[in-house]
Amino acid sequence: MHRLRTAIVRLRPLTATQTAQSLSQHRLLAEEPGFRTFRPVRYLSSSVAAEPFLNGTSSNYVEEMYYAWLEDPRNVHKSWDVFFRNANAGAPPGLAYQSPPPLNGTTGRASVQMVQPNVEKLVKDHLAVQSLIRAYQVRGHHIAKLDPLQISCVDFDDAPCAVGFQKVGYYGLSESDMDKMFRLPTTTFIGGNNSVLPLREIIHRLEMAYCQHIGVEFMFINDVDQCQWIRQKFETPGIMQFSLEEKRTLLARMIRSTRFEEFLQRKWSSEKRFGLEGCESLIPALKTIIDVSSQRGVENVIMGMPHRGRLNVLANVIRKELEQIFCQFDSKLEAADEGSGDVKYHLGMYHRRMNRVSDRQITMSLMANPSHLEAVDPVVQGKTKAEQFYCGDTEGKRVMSILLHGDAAFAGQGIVYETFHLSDLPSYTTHGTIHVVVNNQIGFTTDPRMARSSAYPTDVARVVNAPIFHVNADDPEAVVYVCKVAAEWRNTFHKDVVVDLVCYRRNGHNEMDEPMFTQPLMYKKIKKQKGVLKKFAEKLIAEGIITPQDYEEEVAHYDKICEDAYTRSKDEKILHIKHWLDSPWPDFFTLEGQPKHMTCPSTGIKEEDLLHIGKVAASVPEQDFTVHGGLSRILKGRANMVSQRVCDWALGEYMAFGSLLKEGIHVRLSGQDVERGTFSHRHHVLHDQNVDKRICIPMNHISSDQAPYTVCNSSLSEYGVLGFELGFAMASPNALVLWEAQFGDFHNTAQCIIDQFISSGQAKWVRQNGIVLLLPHGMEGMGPEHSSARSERFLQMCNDDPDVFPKLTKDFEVRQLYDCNWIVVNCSTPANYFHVLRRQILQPFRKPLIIFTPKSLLRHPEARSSFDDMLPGSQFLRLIPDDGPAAARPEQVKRVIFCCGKVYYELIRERKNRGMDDTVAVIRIEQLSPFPFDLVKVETDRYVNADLLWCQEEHKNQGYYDYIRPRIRTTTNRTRPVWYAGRDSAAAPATGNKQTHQMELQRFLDTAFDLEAFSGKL
Ligand SMILES: Cc1ncc(C[n+]2csc(CCOP(=O)(O)OP(=O)(O)O)c2C)c(N)n1
Ligand SMILES: [Mg+2]
Repeated sequence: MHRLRTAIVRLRPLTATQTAQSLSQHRLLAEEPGFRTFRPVRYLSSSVAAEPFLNGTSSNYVEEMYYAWLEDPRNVHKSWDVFFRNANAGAPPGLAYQSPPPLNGTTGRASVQMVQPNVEKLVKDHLAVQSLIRAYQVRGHHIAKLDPLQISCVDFDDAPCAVGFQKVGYYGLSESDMDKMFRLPTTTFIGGNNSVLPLREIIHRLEMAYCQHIGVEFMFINDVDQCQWIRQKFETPGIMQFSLEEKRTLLARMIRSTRFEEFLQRKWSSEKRFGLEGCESLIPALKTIIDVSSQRGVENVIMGMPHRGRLNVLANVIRKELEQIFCQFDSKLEAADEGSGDVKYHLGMYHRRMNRVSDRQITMSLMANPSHLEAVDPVVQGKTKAEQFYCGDTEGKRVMSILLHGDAAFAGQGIVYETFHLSDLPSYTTHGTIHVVVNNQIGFTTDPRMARSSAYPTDVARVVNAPIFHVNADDPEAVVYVCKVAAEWRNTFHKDVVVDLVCYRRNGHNEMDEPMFTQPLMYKKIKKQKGVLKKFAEKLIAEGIITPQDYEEEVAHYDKICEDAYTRSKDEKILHIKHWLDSPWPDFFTLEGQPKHMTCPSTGIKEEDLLHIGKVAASVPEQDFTVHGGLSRILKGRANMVSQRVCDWALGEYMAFGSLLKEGIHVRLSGQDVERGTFSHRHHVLHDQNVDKRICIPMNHISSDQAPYTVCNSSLSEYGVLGFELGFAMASPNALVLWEAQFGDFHNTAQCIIDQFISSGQAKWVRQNGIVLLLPHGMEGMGPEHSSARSERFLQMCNDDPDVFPKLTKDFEVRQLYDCNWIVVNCSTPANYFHVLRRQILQPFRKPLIIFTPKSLLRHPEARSSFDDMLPGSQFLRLIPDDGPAAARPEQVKRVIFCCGKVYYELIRERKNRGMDDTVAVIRIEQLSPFPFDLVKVETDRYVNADLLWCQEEHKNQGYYDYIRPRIRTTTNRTRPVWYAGRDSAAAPATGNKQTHQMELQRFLDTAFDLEAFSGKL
């Protein structure tokens, strides 16, 4: 079907001569004493003809001697050793042979006689056979019969594929060599118990191992043991055997898979379901992976998958009750949960049950996911990592992940690559993921030749040395075998592995689509293609394993199960999305799934705890540990602050993390360069200046019974890492999981995670998540990048109504938090940052928290907080009122400036300079969303004679203005206008010119304090 390009030079096998040459050159360059040199071809060739003792009948004997010598020189008589050494060293004709040393120790030389010159060919042919074997191992998959439709013509750049009976000439072998015996190298297992085989048999066995329905791609793996392991699994004669029982089970699974889709098709022929037809063997594939993993000790499997076959996986792999699936097709059912829900093929699932093969309990979850293909990959990995972390599974022996992919998405989506690159990083590894690709050779309407530049859709996996097992999905036995090997691989080496199910899509992209519009020939072929279940059943009947009647009975049995469930599904009156939760938190909520209370305890902590944590933050709690001089000064500065009972930003964060850890809450901070902090303010990991890789994390020295602290520099990825942390946060509500962007604007490369999961996840999947995003933000003359965390985007996605003034109940503050889709804050003080982090855990539910964090404020002398603001009784301030002369005589105030973040400090400096402290009040809205209507109302009511203004340093079409303005208007019942002082509307977030930056700042400060600026402008 398609013709693809690949770097053929890389793949072409070496011929015997090339091998010999490269080997001899290599040895010439790197000859080590004590090692045998290997130059047999060229040097033996010229000399053997002249050796006196060689003749035609001795060649077999010579060959034996030669191989024995190659193995170990001590295997042969000294005289042979000397001969081979001399020959290898290039002794002139007739001089390689030396008589055995006489007893008196002198050497003698025999006379030259005629010999048969066949040793050269012998060695050459053996090398040729070795090359041939290697070529099969490297390239056998090129000619394997992988495509059930037989239309794929991946031609690997038109290069001759030098494997196959007809290709032996390529190696200098010929038909006449076919029945000669060849010794097999140790890098093959095709011999079974034989160490020599005729060439014909060697090729036959290689064809059986590498060129049937399984194509194994693994020779790029750098680890010799791993390559040997794979060779053994696929080359050993007769290794792919199934018992009668296994074959029957496989048939039963194929029946379930096939009949499930047929049942849905019969009942709801016009509903989209993204059926599995054409890849029905996916179900036995997954079940095999789970069975084998469970036998190997895995107790918890976390899965992520796209649309294709999802309902089938839910029904037949996870074992969701069929009636729960069927009732999703009933459009009249009423939704019982809050939130807007999602379509049936996106919902998640969690189920614990007995695995019948292993006889052990196993928990399986399928993560809910958006339509955005592959976006769930890092989320699954994060959740898997968290589950491993919480159960102390440091090697991935008990918890593992399985990711399913479509061929087009696997090749096309960059997140796949980002996720692969997390796979071997200490703080992100899940110790091996099994990837299964439903490679139906089409993406919606696009052919592979238009969809990717690589030969296979799976080439991306090669970057992490993952073996790739391509398999013809029309051969269920081959499928089950590779899945068994994949599961064993993962549970042996704890590395990723890919199963590429080469199949087809029997219908259109969904059941409504007409595929003949775009792939007419492919679909003509598909129409003629016999279904895989039918083919497999016929095979088993022909083998006498089942009778036609057995088959019919098994089919009828499953059809009845479906029919019964269908009848029961009609009794369902209400749709509970709650039943589709992939990560329940059983102890966190009441039995009805509600928060246990609707209050938030004080987030302050005791003075002694502040002092203790402060001391730890200022210390190096390891013996003989040399820290950098500059860092010593920073630690000293912290100690000074502690003695003065104040915190800067970094210390405020320390207090929040440290106190939560002390209370048993795990804290995990991840992102680019977070250990030190992009702005060199955090320093949570100290590095010994004299000992390589010796580090110290003082935060883990707070108390003996504290929860562990994880701080980890991530790979340079936002999409992957944010997705990962979101998944980590999903596993447990009792952890503070934070992702920090290097600069806030970089979050947009993870936009899909933000839009699809963080902002809307709870509404779609009734699943709460307490992830925290730290987004450095601020206009500091640094240019259009590195300035804006795009607060406008986050605020635009908040679900609160700008036009409705809410009912101010007693629990308004906490209720508002409960109802929102996420919390957006911009704190102006370290104490408030401290409180909001602690509130995130102490509140009785979980919501994502977006924090715009400062840059220059990190070191601003005024941006400090007293311990007093962090003591018991203190709390997060959603709004910070003016507490100066303006507040003392509010009726005299002419203007109220509302603002947030760093601009506050610029405003109060300007106000002071202008002597307007009593006429202008400056009020900080620290919690932007949900909007503190109650507190804003108090302020607007207090300053009755003032006009109201929103001041921001961002451009008018950006920042907070569009969010804030209607809400303040609603608060005042639209009786008072809300004026604007800030930068003009613009396309870019900030100017690249420092002077312009300053000018803009001054201009909007002038407006903010010009009390006449808006007069007459109503
Ligand atoms: C990120 C993203 N882009 C585009 C789409 C629209 N889309 C849905 S399915 C599909 C084709 C997927 O092809 P493939 O990965 O081969 O899966 P298949 O449907 O063939 O099983 C596309 C483009 C999407 N869902 N997600
Ligand atoms: Mg596809």
